[in-house]
Amino acid sequence: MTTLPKEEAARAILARNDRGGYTVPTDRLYPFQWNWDSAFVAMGFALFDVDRAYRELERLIEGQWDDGMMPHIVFHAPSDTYFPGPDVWGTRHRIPTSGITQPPVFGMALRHVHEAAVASGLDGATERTKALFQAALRSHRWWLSARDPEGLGLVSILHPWESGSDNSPAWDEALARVPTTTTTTIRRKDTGHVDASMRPRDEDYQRFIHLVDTYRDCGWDPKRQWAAAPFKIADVQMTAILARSTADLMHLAESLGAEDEKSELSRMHDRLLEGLTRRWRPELSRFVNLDLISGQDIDTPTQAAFIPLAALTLDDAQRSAVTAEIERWLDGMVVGVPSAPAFSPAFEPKRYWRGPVWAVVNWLIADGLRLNGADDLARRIERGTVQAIEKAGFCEYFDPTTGEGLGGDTFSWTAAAYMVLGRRT
Ligand code: 9WN
Repeated sequence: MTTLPKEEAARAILARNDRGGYTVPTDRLYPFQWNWDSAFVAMGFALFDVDRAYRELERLIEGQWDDGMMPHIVFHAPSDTYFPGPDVWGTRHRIPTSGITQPPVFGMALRHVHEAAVASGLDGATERTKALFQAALRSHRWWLSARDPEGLGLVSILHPWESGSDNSPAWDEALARVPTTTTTTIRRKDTGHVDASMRPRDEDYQRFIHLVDTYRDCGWDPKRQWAAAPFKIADVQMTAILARSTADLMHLAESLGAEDEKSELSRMHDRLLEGLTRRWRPELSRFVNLDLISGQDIDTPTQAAFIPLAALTLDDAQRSAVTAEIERWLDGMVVGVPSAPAFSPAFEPKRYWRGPVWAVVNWLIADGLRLNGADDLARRIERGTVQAIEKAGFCEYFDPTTGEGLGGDTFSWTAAAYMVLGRRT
């Protein structure tokens, strides 16, 4: 039984974006299955239809590569409303996919779905969990071998799209080194659906596609890509999500009686926590990324700075510093947490990942605050997110200074976040 005022509308969005066992982020703007979107959506489905939650994850792993990589897009069915499509990626998987990945929320989602299945007594749940668990484990092995070959305990992104925060100001300096030349003709479709002032700029797209051209020329081979990459950032958001998912898979391994897998995951987890711990900067009260090309810290403030809370237990000094910093970012905002703070010179409250608020980011930050005993601040963020959605609708993201809903509307992960966070407020 739920009492959320927009529960029915949220479920209707998931139904409307269903394309046969998988959910598109929103119609037309994103007409395929996206990796981390689907993981969040599965957790939404788990609240009222656990079988459908499993299907979302099962359809996602149809795109998994033999080496374990989980692509960021699975092109189950053709559509000409998105660029770049399968022809640009030129990958060789049975079902066409992109050649890069996205944050591995999958492990978190799988634990969530499994626990909902056990609670509801769904038939065949353990077998389904086992198959998905093996897929997740193969993906985590891929992450550590392909994206941390130097053993830093931090995984790297080779493309801003992998981060899920495409045009974040955190990438500005590193992306400026990437040439704007492309061998692919750029035919943007996004600005036909959404106002160009809310989207990444043309120059960003030129660099995004330059990177796709570079990695396609490497035959999508991880070692060749690592060597050729002109953009290589050890990302605390990605590493934290991987570490958190690893912890969730360890719980699953325990309940499935998979001892060897549990030990392997525990070794991965130790390595990631060590790497993440080293990225804390007390003078900034945040965690920072490392640019592996320049060797420098990236201290541009973005939401990524707080995602490690979802994986790490902070000490008292860190906890009070980080909560004070989040409160500073919320100060004067109608809704937070902004993807870049208003005091940053890079802040643009309407332009994609350069200031707007994303419901799923708040979900991760609030989870991290709860894990670290900061329940009041977590609740404030959750409540703010739910209220913004109730006021503005199930938009892709929100202007923190006005609460206005922006980007695509009828967004799947916003609907999922509403149902999950709404139950906590
Ligand atoms: C590129 C689908 C995706 C999200 C990303 C978001 C945006 C794509 C784009 O949309 O990225 O992957 O074309 O802009 O940045 O986080 O997964 O919702």
